Amino acid sequence: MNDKILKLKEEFESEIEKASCLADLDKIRVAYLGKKGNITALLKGMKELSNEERKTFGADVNKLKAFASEKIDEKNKELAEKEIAQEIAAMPEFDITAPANLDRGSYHPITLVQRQCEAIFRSMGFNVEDYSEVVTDYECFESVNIPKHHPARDMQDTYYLENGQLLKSQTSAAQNAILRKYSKDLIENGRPIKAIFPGRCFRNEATDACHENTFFQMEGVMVDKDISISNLIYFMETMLSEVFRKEIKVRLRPGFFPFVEPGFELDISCLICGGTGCPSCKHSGWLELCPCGMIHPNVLREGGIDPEKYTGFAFGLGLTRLAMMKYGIKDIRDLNSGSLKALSQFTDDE
Ligand code: FA5
Repeated sequence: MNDKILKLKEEFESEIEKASCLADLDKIRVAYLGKKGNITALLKGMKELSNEERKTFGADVNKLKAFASEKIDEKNKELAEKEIAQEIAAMPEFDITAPANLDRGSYHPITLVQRQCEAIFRSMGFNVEDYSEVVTDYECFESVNIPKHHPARDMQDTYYLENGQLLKSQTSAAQNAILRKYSKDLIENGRPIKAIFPGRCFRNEATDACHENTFFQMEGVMVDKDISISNLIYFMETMLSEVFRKEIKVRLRPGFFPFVEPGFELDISCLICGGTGCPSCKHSGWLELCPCGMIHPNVLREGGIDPEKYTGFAFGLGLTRLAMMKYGIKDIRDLNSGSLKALSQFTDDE
């Protein structure tokens, strides 16, 4: 090996030996292997050598380079382990007698309301289902009777992903999967389909006191022989009176959703202003809370269920708005604010 290379190797070994922390080691790496480092400089000086000399010199420099990289990696591992051990040794001992940290987090108001609704529906024999937030166009729209280019899509300004999937704009995106999951049991064993599926929804909304771009809904379906609108109204009334623990004024008006026929809008009298009108209810005194209706035959068919034999209802409860009404939260934007001061004041009062 050329004298110059040997000398550099010895210098490198001595410096590596002395390195006592990762920061020192990094300086050595830059000094030897960096763009302007000593080893790199050797390669740059090769142009002054003859062809024959250049061959062996180049090979030797490359050997030194590989040797230096390997040594640095070894030393890096050794120093990292040493530093972790030092950090652990410096940690205060865990004191099991120390008082608990009382500054704990709390459940989000939407989680509280969601759990409460789940408990109510479970007590009425409903299964609680979970579903993904990224779904296909088929799940969110086509399977629920909203074909491509249907104007109903304009009501939900949807976030599409580059791969063609989308962020679920409505919990109805899970309807088809749920109907398919339980249809066999319905048809073969006569067990009614009763399921709720809460979830986060996303829409490119202009936000205001009652609209967010990220909000929660809770969808519910029930399918059996002879299910009617009366069943739907009964379940809705039971759920709302349980959640609010008082009688709530509701109104049902016709509403259009391609996946139900007939379809309704279920509004509740605004509990923020008592029905006199405020920004939370867009000054109408009513808050659109739970669109619902009888499941469209096309949706049942797509879910593997014969609409001639079975009927069912579906609803899409606005969980975020329900939380606002229950806890008297005037502006929906507070719920996604991440402000612990605002959010930690709610507790599960049940
Ligand atoms: C739907 O999303 C239908 N999938 C609901 C449905 C299900 C109808 C089953 C019939 C049968 P709509 O877009 O109206 O419908 O939303 C339902 C509820 O979600 C609204 O009543 C409201 O409470 C809530 N919601 C909708 N958009 C927002 C928003 N931007 N911010 C907060 N809550 C919202």
